[in-house]
Amino acid sequence: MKPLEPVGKVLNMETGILEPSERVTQRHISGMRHMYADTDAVSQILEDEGDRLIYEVHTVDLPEEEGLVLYGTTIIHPGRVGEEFHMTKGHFHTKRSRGEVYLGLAGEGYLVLQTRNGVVRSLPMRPGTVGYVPPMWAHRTVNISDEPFIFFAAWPGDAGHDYSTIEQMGFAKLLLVRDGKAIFVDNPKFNKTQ
Ligand code: S6P
Ligand code: ZN
Repeated sequence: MKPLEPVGKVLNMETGILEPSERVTQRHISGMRHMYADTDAVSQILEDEGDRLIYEVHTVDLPEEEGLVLYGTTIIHPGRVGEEFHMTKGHFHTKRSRGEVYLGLAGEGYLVLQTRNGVVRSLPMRPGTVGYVPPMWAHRTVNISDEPFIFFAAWPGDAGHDYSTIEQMGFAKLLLVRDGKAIFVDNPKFNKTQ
């Protein structure tokens, strides 16, 4: 491993922007078409307003190597797709033995976790909440508020990101709005056999 220089950055706790900024990834609805339960609602949004920005991730530009700690912020913009709240794609770490820590900065949401067998747990996240992602759990975040839900995360450099397992199996629970409240319901499209 090449020796690295210590680096300090400034995190704007209200916007989630890291300065100096490094990698920024934007996730639009077209890239999450099949992740939302209501695919008709996705098509309608694409037709009415174009490719809606769902969330963005600001991360440090460091090699994905064992021994390093990577970190970044995620900003999930408020909104819904049908009855479902805006959310991240969600992933397992490719190395399943790698965990992660989340820190809520602004807005309100849930950290939803799931095992390979479809056991789901959820942690409400607010500014100051520290959410722990143990090894082996897939994780997704959901914005249940009307403002951006922003959090900081730090994870091992060699964790890697496996999106395809979650793309194929989905999460067993969906977070929907009903009568103005956020509720968890069973996902009819959940596919445990992956
Ligand atoms: C990385 C960490 C977060 C997510 C980010 C976006 O291990 O869990 O930085 O990458 O919240 O979610 P996703 O599922 O699109 O990577
Ligand atoms: Zn992760």
